[in-house]
Amino acid sequence: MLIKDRATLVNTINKAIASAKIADMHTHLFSKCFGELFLYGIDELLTYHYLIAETFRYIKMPYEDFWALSKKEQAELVWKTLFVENTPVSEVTRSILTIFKRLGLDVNNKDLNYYRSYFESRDLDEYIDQVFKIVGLDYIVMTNDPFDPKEKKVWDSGYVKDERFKAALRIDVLLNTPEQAFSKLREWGYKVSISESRTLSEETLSEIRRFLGEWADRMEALYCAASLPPDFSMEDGSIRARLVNHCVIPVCREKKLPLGLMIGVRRQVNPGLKLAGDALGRADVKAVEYLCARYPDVKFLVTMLSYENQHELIVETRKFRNLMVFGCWWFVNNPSIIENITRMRMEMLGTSFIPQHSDCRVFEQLISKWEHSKAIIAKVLVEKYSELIDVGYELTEEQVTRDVHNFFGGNFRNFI
Ligand code: HDL
Ligand code: ZN
Repeated sequence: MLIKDRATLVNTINKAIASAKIADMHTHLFSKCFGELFLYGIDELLTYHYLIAETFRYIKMPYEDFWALSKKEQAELVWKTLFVENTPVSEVTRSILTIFKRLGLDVNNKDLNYYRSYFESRDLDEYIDQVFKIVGLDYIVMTNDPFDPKEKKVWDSGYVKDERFKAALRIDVLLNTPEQAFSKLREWGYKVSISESRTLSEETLSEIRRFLGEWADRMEALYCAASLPPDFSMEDGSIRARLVNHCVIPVCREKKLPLGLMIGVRRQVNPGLKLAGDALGRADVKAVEYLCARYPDVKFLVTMLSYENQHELIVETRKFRNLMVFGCWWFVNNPSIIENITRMRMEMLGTSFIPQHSDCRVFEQLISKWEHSKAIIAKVLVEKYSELIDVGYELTEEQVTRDVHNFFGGNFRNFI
């Protein structure tokens, strides 16, 4: 069916987004069997580290006094500071209002207990179904870290597979703190060591490959992932570079696992803020180039934290078909930047990229992060498709639907 005018175009795009089966390829969510790791409800929403960082913009309280408060008391302070004493205009504060609205809650109630009683009243299974339906999710991908003791306990006993919560094997601890990782690996029976001269024996490399392979199988991981600092390099002779070359890549190749790299985080620039204390740095895309060029038979899912790097990464993506750029990550996950990144990507990559992931930590954030991103991506699509219609190109509803479904899940599924 030909699209002749803007109103039909807008309608077609919105219908296509509404019918998309979304694959949310990177989150910090957990399925129900992970128990306390499954975060939901108003107190978890309000103590999301983005909101904690913003709260400290306004309060003088010493960091340690805040952390000594209970979760409920922390939530109350965040609520008072950001939603009562100030106006929730930031992306992360307005997201709370979007969640209330979409769940049919009063957006103007100032009493936290009104919201608490709602969330406490929800049956978790029904609630999970409802949120997945509101968002149009097919599945989400978790971040699964074998070095996290709470999480490992569930993998060791109690894990119950839920098809809607896929796994990704996360190896930051191995790549960024190898000494720490190696002592855990030895505890688990892997024969690994770092010699005095910082060399890794063939036995150590083979044991690390065994560790990676066993966990990738156990989790049925869709990909292997790591977040990396701005100075990440594959040519600095570091242990990290050697682990990637001799352990991670071979296992990714053997298991046909894409390697997910999230580059540019500077951890704990303000330790007082704990999880909220990380910042970013401009990284060198040459590390991505090195990997994609040297390993054309391995697939790389990459995103970067600095806005400038995003532009450079789009150019890299044009050079290497085994590279898939994805999402607007963390500090570039704001409407003004999402819009420009999506526009740049379409201008240089057409529809051959993954526009967004949610990075959710608290379950209901799926609602706000996806609602906000859908609106922005739709806006850019209207603009780009209108340019085609303006020159008389015959654009059909089927084409637009195909493109949109690829954006919101198809490109990820086909790539992995
Ligand atoms: O390393 C990551 O996966 C980041 O997404 C961090 O978890 C960060 O704390 C975050 O939640 N960003 O949205
Ligand atoms: Zn993340």
